[in-house]
Amino acid sequence: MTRLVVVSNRVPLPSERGAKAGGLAVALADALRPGSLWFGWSGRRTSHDTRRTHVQRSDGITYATIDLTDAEYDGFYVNFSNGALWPLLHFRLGLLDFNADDYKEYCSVNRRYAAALKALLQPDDVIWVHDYHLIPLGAELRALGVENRIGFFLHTPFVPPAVFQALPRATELLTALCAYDIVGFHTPTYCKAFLDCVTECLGIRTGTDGRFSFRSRTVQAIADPIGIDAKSFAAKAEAVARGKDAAALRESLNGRALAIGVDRLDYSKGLPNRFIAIGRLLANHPEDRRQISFLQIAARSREEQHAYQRLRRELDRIAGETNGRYSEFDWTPLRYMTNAVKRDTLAGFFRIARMAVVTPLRDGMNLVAKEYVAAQDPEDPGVLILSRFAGAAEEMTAALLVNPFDADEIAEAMHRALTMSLQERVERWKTLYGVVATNTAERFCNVFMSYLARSDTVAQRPVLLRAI
Ligand code: ADQ
Repeated sequence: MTRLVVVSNRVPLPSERGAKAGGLAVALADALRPGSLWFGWSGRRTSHDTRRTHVQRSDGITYATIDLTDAEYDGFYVNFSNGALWPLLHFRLGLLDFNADDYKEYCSVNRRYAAALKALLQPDDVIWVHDYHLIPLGAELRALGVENRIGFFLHTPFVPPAVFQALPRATELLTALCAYDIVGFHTPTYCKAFLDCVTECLGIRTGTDGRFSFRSRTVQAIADPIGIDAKSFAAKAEAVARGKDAAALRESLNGRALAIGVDRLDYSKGLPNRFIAIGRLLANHPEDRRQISFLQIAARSREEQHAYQRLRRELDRIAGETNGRYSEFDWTPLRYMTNAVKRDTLAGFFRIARMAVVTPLRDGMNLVAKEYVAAQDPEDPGVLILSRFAGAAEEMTAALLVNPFDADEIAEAMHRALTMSLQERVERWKTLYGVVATNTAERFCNVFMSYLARSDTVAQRPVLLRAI
């Protein structure tokens, strides 16, 4: 029987799992059957190169990890992956910070991953590589003679050729992507952008089915939206909403409507505009003051980077100004916290919230939007306000879709959510829940695995999406 080998930059080791169960571990739960192998970085940094692979087993799954040296961590992870690729793939060319030495380190770490992984591979393994840190991994494995089926899934957006070509070495990276058998994206738009890059930068004709030939290999590009386990998230939300934390939150609202935002503290998530929008709502609709409390939970992330430090200062400033201007002695419009909250607790908070404001400037998918919908009470659901530039917007068209760059539009959507009739809320929610309960995490895995299993398979296609 074929064995699934998952490769991701950070491996969610069972020994470290606790409050923060990794998003990827949740999404892949259905694909990771006993016998599978998960390979990647341990999360540990060392001052010198140990070249050791650590192996541990839990519930029949083998976790194999390597450590990174401080220099590798800086060049590969902080500087090139998060300082160049992340802004590029989120259309933020002004933040792109390219340095040739960092790129060299990025390639060399991918080569190291490939060598360590090759030692663990069996002939029938199928390999599923995740995310932008590991774009060259497939090509490095091929260079070592690995002929197993290898798929790659990108969790961020993909950009059109005019943006992609701004990255020095863009063509090398694109060529590396063509070493995979399957290249997966969240949406047909990203999939098309990739195929356009292949045509424009590499001069290769691609088929309408997302297939093309490159150096005697057939590459299949697919759109396969990631999802959640909607039923279990809904059940969790219902139970947790009856618990202690949810009761404390509800009591603190004093009958006011809760608007919620939950994100990593990242410049792609559009937080400054969202905070400005809260001020605009209160300015443009004085009748809404005291009717609403906004809770923003923004877990700190990538704090070693200047762009993230600047973002934090900016948010502190806008939150301070908004609260200074509109708070009354017994009401604060904006509550803003940067500590992470457990996924279970969040589920209960989502259920209490009258609206979720999910307004990233760009986002690969955005699972918070799906979790919010799954968590709602079907008899009295809240309203999802969603950025047009989140991948989720391609499926979740029954949300109130907004341009996240337009604070007034977000403010109007919040006013509309606050005053929306129960009937309209229920109608919109039913449609949204239909999408979330269909395009689940299980389906995401099944679709990818069916493409990965055989090159000529007519695989199970994702539904409710435009054909590419
Ligand atoms: P992220 O950018 O991390 O993921 P997202 O999909 O919104 O974004 O969140 C992933 C998970 O983290 C969700 O389960 C969410 O509940 C949780 N989370 C987010 N903020 C949190 C907070 N403040 N506290 C606690 N938990 C929080 C990347 C891409 C996304 C893509 C995912 C999956 O950037 O576009 O949807 O991968 O592919």
